[in-house]
Amino acid sequence: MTDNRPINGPDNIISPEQIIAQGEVVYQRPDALSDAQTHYCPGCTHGIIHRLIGEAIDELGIQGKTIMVAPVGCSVLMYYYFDVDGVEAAHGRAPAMATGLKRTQPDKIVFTYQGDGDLASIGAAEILHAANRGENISVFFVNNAVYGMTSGQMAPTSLPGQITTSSPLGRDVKVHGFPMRMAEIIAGLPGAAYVVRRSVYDARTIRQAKKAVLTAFKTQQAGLGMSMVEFLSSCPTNWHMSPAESLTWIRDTMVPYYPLGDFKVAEEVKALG
Ligand SMILES: Cc1ncc(C[n+]2csc(CCOP(=O)(O)OP(=O)(O)O)c2C)c(N)n1
Ligand code: SF4
Ligand SMILES: [Mg+2]
Repeated sequence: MTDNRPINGPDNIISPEQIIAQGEVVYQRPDALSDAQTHYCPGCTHGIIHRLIGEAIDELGIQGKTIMVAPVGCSVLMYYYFDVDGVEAAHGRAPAMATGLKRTQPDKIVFTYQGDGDLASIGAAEILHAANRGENISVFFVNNAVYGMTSGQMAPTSLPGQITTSSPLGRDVKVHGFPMRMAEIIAGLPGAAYVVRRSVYDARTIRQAKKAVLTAFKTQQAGLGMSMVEFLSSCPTNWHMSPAESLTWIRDTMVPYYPLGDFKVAEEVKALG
């Protein structure tokens, strides 16, 4: 079906057909993403992370053998947005489902996509034990420092002093505990082969994140154990910020607590290049 929706701003509305007629295509949706419009709020970076995963699936030629395990959270509907096989996990249980899928179908590429509430709160046991067992799955962990879907409650990753709907006076570490640095924790487990933290707040960090997604999938293809990419991601709606302000908040407020970097890269992963 031809899609004639305008794709440019109001001053320059032209159809995709007109753009193609003008010359070379410089952007197109990855095959691994469906044509569906997402429900994400303006400025939410869940969509960027979806795209990076879609591009990596295309580049590795694994669309026909990939199974995603969707979480409960704002990305609960991601099975509409990807054109790969997928299942929906109960809240926090994605690593357990992925374990079963990968063990019974080792030729498939299995990934989970989980928010910070999903992975670090209700699903903390599942991710820790899956990593400790060295399950050969890839985990994409979207840390936006709140429970986005349920209207911005405090997550295990909310920052000290951060105001959320359930911490209106700010996160008090003496009462609520300290924000959990999940990448560092999981990197300490022997079954984890590749654990890094990235972000998507500008072109440079997006490029770095893309490379990490590729390495995570390659780690799984080589059978080396769990791979996890944590993304520092925005939630402008629940942070009560504009999209631009939320990207700056990631850079200036989240990154100092959650440093970007590589926390575990096994020698065999380094050898993948
Ligand atoms: C067993 C269970 N407990 C609680 C909920 C309510 N709930 C839905 S989404 C969510 C938190 C989601 O936050 P996060 O994982 O950080 O994802 P985000 O929406 O921020 O991307 C919670 C607590 C639920 N759906 N199921
Ligand atoms: S509530 Fe936050 S995480 Fe959820 S779609 Fe909106 S901006 Fe994204
Ligand atoms: Mg969240």
